[in-house]
Amino acid sequence: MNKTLFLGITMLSIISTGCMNFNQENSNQNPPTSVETNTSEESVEIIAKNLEVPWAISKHQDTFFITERSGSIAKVENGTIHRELVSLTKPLLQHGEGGLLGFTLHPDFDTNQLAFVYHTYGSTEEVKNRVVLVKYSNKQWVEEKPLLEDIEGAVNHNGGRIMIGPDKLLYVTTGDANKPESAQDKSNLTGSILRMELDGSIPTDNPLTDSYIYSYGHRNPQGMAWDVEGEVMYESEHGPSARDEINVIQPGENYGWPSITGDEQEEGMLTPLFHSGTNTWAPSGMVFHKGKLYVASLRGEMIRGFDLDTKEEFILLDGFGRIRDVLIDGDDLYAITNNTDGRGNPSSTDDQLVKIPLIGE
Ligand SMILES: [Ca+2]
Repeated sequence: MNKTLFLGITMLSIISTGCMNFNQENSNQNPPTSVETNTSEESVEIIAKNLEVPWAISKHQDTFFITERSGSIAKVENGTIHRELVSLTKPLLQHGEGGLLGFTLHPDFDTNQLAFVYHTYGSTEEVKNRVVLVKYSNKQWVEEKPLLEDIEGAVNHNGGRIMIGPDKLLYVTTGDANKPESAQDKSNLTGSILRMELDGSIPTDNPLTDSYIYSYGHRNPQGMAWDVEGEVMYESEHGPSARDEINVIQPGENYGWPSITGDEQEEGMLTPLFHSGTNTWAPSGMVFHKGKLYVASLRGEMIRGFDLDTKEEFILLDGFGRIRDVLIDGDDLYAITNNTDGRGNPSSTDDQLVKIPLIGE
């Protein structure tokens, strides 16, 4: 099914309204922005339908691998979904926002069939998260070995995004597990971005000695992206009802939660590049493309664009409900909706994998 969205005059009025709050809230830090979209028309192609609470997208050649929170990985080929199980040595716990979350293919997946997953386990009384190396074999994903376990979890704020950075190391986001102060505790892996070797060991050049922690003071980081040169790292995280953040991540730095939010400042803590002010984006997966960040937005129900040169914000896509993750492949952006996660209003075709060409963006 092809669906064409016209983002014209109506969209511009929505954008202007949305941005007014942004300007007010960011008047101390960011220059005033005039917002417009380059896009008068977007052609959105539906690639797959009826995904079940999808969480993370990966792509290898023409095949998509999409985690579903209940524990399967949806393999999408030519629009058809094949659900393949993930066989784990510690049973998946589907509780609140937890379950099968992040997923990324090994850089040498072509030859070794390896990938990394992040999942919740334990019990509802003691929720934990772990990072596991899995191997694709006989149409299922089988645990090879755990790389990191006992990451504290909770019904909410489990983090869970995992990505391979430009340095070919594994980056993992963890939430504060509903214990805000733990994000400031460098002996605790919660509320952080972690960085590890692909065998699970701690890189010798990590900023804190003998620690996986790459940055901390995060509330519930959900997205990571790097610019094309791999020099600047960006992160998205959920603020405490509004004040959602897009940060530039520097090794060893403290991003302030829960001491500061929004533009508040405190010695030794970094403030965000963008924040949502009194609006709520609930930002999730994020990609970089030609000087812009494209951020999946759950409660905001859109893909929100941020021009890194002009600091302007714009809307790439709306009308599809909650968006959980985005993926860039050449000049095409792929996104998964998240209307079946219990917080949306799913249509008969949700959740969907959609493709949006960025030519001209
Ligand atoms: Ca912060």
